[in-house]
Amino acid sequence: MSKTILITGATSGFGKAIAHRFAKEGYTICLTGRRTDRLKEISQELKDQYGVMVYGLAFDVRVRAQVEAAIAKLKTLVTSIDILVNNAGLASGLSTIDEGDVDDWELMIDTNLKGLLYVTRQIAPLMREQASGHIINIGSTAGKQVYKNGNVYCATKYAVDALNQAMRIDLLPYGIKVTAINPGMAETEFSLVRFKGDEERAKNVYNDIKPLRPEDIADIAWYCASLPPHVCINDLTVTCLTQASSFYSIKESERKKPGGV
Ligand code: NDP
Ligand code: 8X3
Repeated sequence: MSKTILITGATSGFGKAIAHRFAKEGYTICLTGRRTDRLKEISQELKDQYGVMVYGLAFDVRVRAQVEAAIAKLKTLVTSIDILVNNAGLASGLSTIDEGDVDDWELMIDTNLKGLLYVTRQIAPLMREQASGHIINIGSTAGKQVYKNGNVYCATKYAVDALNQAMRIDLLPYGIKVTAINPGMAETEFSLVRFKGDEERAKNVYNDIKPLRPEDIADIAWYCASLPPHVCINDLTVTCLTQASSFYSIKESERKKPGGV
């Protein structure tokens, strides 16, 4: 029987790429997100390209009742959840703490932190019953080092880092793997969302750099998930070649040529 993966935030970016990567391996795919048109479109794509079973669940991770109802429905459709990817998330705005928009803060805390908790609370007991499973939490370099104006977004990703460690401890007796993947700059819809639809500003973030691609993160998720049963990657940070940390990166044009020039 095929294994099943549940991916939150699979309507674009990392989540969508992870769905493709695991569908290619024959997994049954459970996609989630708020945009129903995209869920339908991607579900069809996956069925057509890989011939796998796909379930699209439209819900907002911030709304606990919606999360509970969606997962209750999912339980009637699949016999197990082998992998949960806690990926749904966003940054909203970029400003100093004294000028931050409190609505942005609440949006990030409710999505990146409370949403992740609501979903995990529904899935962890299933994995506990199965005495197996793998939770992959998508953190960020922003959860390892704080950067200027990143304050609340960074705080939510530090919280993901803490929860990743906590889950690993709490679920240890049940043979459940817990892994954080912490990407640096990657070109998805992330910056467009952060800058509230300002395409010019979003594009500028990736000017003269070669950022991570969603497919890079999907390959890493597949690597983490396909290791032997006794091996668990706890925490993995990945950046593109020209990024060293949250606050130190160079442009492609600044890279030295052979001979150091
Ligand atoms: P995208 O904006 O491309 O994708 C975000 C996904 O999250 C979408 O599928 C969106 O679906 C979903 N989502 C957002 N809010 C909600 C919500 N309230 N309820 C349900 N789903 C929601 O960005 P990325 O792929 O880049 O982001 C994925 C994760 O990766 C995030 O946690 C982000 O913080 C993290 N990350 C991103 C990096 C980057 O540079 N791109 C680097 C490091 C980490 P929909 O809108 O349909 O609900
Ligand atoms: C997304 C990467 O550097 O914009 O988590 O915070 S960054």
